[in-house]
Amino acid sequence: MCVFCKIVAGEIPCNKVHENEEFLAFHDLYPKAPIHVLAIPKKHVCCFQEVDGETMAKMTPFIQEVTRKLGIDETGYRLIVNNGEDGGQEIHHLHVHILGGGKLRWDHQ
Ligand code: D5M
Repeated sequence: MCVFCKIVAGEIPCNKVHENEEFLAFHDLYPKAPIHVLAIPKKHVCCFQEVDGETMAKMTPFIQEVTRKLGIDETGYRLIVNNGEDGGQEIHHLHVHILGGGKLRWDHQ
């Protein structure tokens, strides 16, 4: 079982922000911004090329709700999906990084 599936199963603790039947959002262990939350589908899917459009469509209002809960829906935020080897994906369970809580820099390599 992957790390995020273990979090979903309650085998590893997380600092939960929000959840519904299909998705879970929790604070990243190694934050790269004042607010750094990960949103995941509870059902395991490795990556963007494997996820179905319906799941992504349902994830949109979930993430919007998370940003409202975090109080960053008006101030702005950044959504990132690191995907695959070149994308720097380390955990092979699709997740959307939600970064905010201050003006973010844009230094891409
Ligand atoms: O990012 C994977 C992210 O997952 C990275 O920012 C650290 C975070 N991480 C790893 N383990 C945990 C646990 N147990 N809780 C919370 N956050 C975690 P990637 O896009 O795959 O590079």
